[in-house]
Amino acid sequence: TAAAALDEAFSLDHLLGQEELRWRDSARRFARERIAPVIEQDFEDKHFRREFVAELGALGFLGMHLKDPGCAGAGAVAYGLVCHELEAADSGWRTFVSVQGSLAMSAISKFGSDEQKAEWLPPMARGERIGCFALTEPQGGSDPAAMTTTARRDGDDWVIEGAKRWIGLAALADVAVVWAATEDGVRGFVVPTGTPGFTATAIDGKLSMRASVQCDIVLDGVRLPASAMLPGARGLSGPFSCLNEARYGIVWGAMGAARSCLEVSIERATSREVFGRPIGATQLIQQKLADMLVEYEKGMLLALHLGRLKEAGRLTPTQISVGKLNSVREALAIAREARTILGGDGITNAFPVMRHMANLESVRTYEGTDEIHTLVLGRALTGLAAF
Ligand code: TGC
Repeated sequence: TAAAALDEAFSLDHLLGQEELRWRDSARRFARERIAPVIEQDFEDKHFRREFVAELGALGFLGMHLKDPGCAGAGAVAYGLVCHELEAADSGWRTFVSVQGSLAMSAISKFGSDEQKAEWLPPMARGERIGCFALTEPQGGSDPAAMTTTARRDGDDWVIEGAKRWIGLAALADVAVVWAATEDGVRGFVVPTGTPGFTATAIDGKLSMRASVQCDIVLDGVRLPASAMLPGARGLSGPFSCLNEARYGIVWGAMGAARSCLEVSIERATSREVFGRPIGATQLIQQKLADMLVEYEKGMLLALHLGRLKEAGRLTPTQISVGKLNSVREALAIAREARTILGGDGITNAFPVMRHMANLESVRTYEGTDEIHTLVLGRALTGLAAF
């Protein structure tokens, strides 16, 4: 297949272990056999195919990098490869795995009590329970330090007031990890979504991520027992350390969308004839394909390098910013170039390119915008914060 040819182009397979290849192949199969046949229609219909959640759980993809009971305990590269394959089908399904595993489950795994872990992680890993991660607020997502959602003590209880926006899966979720300002700094709370005062509404009118669900949440006097607070997280470093996990998955995932665009471009270049020969026989098209390949391979090698650093416990947030910024920027550039190779057909849903391009606009903005990651790098280089 074209994907295998691209794996070979830079000998990526030879840099991966057998177990990693097994995870990769399992995700590639799911993406090809289950997501690909329905995704254009689901995107058109704004349909999140809930039945896939249990299937993803059965394959071990949910919270797969966690060591907790019920989780697969896979390595960072294996997890990245799964993100890559799912996003080659659609960013919405990589986003689901990110929100469930890297954000909601990670928060409970890193900061939860033994009781919280036992109650939530095994069913979330099996895909029997859906989680979401509520950090961003309606006034903007880049500066979580300015959050206005509060949690105050009332006797032994906590009472949460506020609002969140752009929260993936919230309207379908069984549990939300909600971040709120307290007298003691920002704390996280495990909130069953059936708790009175919790309302989640899907945001309509999206022209991106249409096969996935992002929501507004209102927290109107949500009363929780003391045991709902995540005991291990105090301050913004809690949610940021979960964002690191999700941003890492995007480094791999966005390159999956890029690969899909490159595959259809090669296919088209070798089958479409103009001026009496395949367009792929022209130098202009070959240059486009070569530039796409170079950025794709660079992106993959960067993802693999960051994955190996993560496995060695040496991956820093600044390095993740390099990866997220590069992968999404280059994936978007590859998608745009692919569209030109496909000509007019490139704007139709006979090809996945415009869908990937539209999805990547969301990926570019969530989990830290391009601008925020640029400024993180500017601060790292100069020691001066520009935000
Ligand atoms: P500052 O407020 O000074 O620092 C607070 C504390 O956080 C620590 N920290 C990090 N820790 C781990 N990993 C990181 N990447 C961290 N970044 C900061 C920091 O060291 C400090 O720790 P402590 O112990 O001293 O309290 O924040 P800062 O000046 O370091 O960071 C500023 C900035 C702009 C980089 C940060 O605010 C930022 O990353 N903003 C972007 C936030 C973002 O990505 N929001 C999008 C969230 S996505 C979402 O909500 C939807 S979830 C996806 C879905 O549902 O679909």
